[in-house]
Formats: sequence, structure tokens, C-alpha cells
Amino acid sequence: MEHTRAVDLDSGMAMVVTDLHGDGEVYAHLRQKFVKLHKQGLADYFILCGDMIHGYSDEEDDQSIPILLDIMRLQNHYGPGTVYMLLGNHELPHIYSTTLAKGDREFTPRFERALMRSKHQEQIRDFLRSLPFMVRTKAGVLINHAGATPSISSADIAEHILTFDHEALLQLADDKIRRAYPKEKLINNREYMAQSMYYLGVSSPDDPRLTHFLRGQLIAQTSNEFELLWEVLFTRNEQGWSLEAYEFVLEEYLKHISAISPYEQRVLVSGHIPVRGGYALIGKQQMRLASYTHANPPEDGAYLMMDCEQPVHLAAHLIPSIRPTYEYEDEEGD
Ligand SMILES: [Mn+2]
Repeated sequence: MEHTRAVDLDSGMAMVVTDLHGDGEVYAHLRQKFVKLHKQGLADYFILCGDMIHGYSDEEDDQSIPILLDIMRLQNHYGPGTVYMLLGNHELPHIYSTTLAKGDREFTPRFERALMRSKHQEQIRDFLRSLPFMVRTKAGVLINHAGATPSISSADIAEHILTFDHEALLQLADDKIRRAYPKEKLINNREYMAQSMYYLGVSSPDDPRLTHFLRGQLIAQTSNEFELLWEVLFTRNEQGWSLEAYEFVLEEYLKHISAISPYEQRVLVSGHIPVRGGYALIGKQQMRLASYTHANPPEDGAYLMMDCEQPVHLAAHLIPSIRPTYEYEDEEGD
């Protein structure tokens, strides 16, 4: 079966960027850098590792929608095979209409409101549903959003993830709703209507998205498939284990992915978790990259400029490929 959720690269230079969380300025800076490097023949691929959306600051400053629209525009401009965005746990709620919060910061309502205002709702939702989960390289470097998880415990489960079908899962829930939840029942449930309005910007009982909040709740609470997907996109890596235990988890994860991949995958590059500086080595086989939001301080953020072909055996071999997001000396004053 074709791995619709994997991208395979066997040569060329990839510029790898992680977690920008709606920061339009940093996105524009890195995007310009890629355009320039591509023009000079120094970069072939622009890989954005997910969590491009959901600003941590004020709603007015949140550039999530313009960032997504620009990524879509760039993909159009270059044609297939140059610009890739991977799915992150912050994009996932907008495929399934689920809620996502950090402390008392609610991400879902803000993004859904902006999405409604954007007039590109369908386009953006289709784009998010289409996103791959991983990049596999001939170099043996696997790139994903969050890191390794023990929930990919066999080659069969790896295969399942790499052919993941959002539509089927949504359809299943829609069928259940049609059988068990008449529309009137939802409309007359004031709490349900209020939640739909608040989280998803549902405007009236006639809104075609009336059932989506229920659908999201059903899927999030009852679907094993969704639980698997969530673990893939939200793993806490070694923070949920000891480093030794996580290295074992990572080794198994790479083994199961490799079993169904064109090349053995030996080193993992991912974002998702804050680091001091712009990157960190997690044991011998993983590099955690933070291009801005998750770098500490953010100004020390970094991206990766890696050869997709030359074999890499240890995460430390990627250190010379690290580049600072902001090089203070030779900026052109943007
Ligand atoms: Mn994340």
C-alpha cells in the first residue's frame, strides 16, 4: 500500500524548521531564507515539522492563518516535491473539531474564529487533512513532529499510521451521529449549542458544522485510532520515561518504521519539546530541533540544513548541519 503519510527523499539538501506557533515574523524570515537558498541552488526542500499554528501571545498577533496560506502558496509556486509541512498536534484539532488547551489558554476557539474570517476555510481544512506525518531520507534520518512513541509497536502499526485515513474515521462518527443523535436533540441542547458556538464558531442551528463538536468529542473519547494518532503526535519522549527507557523506545520505533521503508532509518529529528539553545541530542539517535518558539532563549533558535543522501549513523553527526535562525552579522536588515 502506498504510504500517503510519508515523504521519501533520496538526494538533495533539506532545510528543516520546527514549531513556529503562529509567529509570522519568524516564519517570513525563514521562508525568505529558503527562497534565497533555493535560488542559489543550496536548498532543495523546505520541511516544516508541524505546530506552525496557535500563537502563545495576543490574538491580534497570531499569524497562524497567513502562515498556512503562505505555505500553500509556496507549494503551488514550486509545484510538488519542494515544500512539505508535517502534521503536528496543534494542527490535529482542526481536522477533528476537538479542543486543545494549555493551562487556561484555549487554542481551538481562536483558530476556528480566524479560520471562519479567512474565507479559505475549506481550502485550509483540506490542506490540514492532506498533511504527511514523516519524512524518510536515504541518509537514514527520519523527520517527524513529536519524536518516538511505544504505541508504534510493530511494522503493521507503522504501516497503519503511514496510510492513516482521517476521512474514514470522520465518516464512522458521522454515521453514528446520524443513527443516534437527531438534529433537534442537538439544537434543543443549550449547552451543546453554546459549546459549538464557542469552540467552533458555529453560527446557527442551520450551520452545516452543527454536528462537528459532537463528532470531535465522540472520536476523541471512543476511538482507538484517534488515541494512536494522538500518541504519535503528542509523545513526551524521554520526559515520560527515563532516558535509557526512551532510547529503547526510540530504537524499536526506528526498527518498525525501517521494516516498511525504502531505507533503514537510524536517526530521528523532531521538534515539539522545548530545548536550551536551538537543539539538543536525546541519547545517541535523536536530535531535538527548536527553530524559535521552543528554543530557550528563542533568539538561539536553529534550523537544519541536511543532505538527504549521505548516510548518517548518529544524531551528533548532524551538529555541523545546524544553522542559526538569526545570524546577526550578515543580515540584510529585515
Ligand atoms: Mn507539538
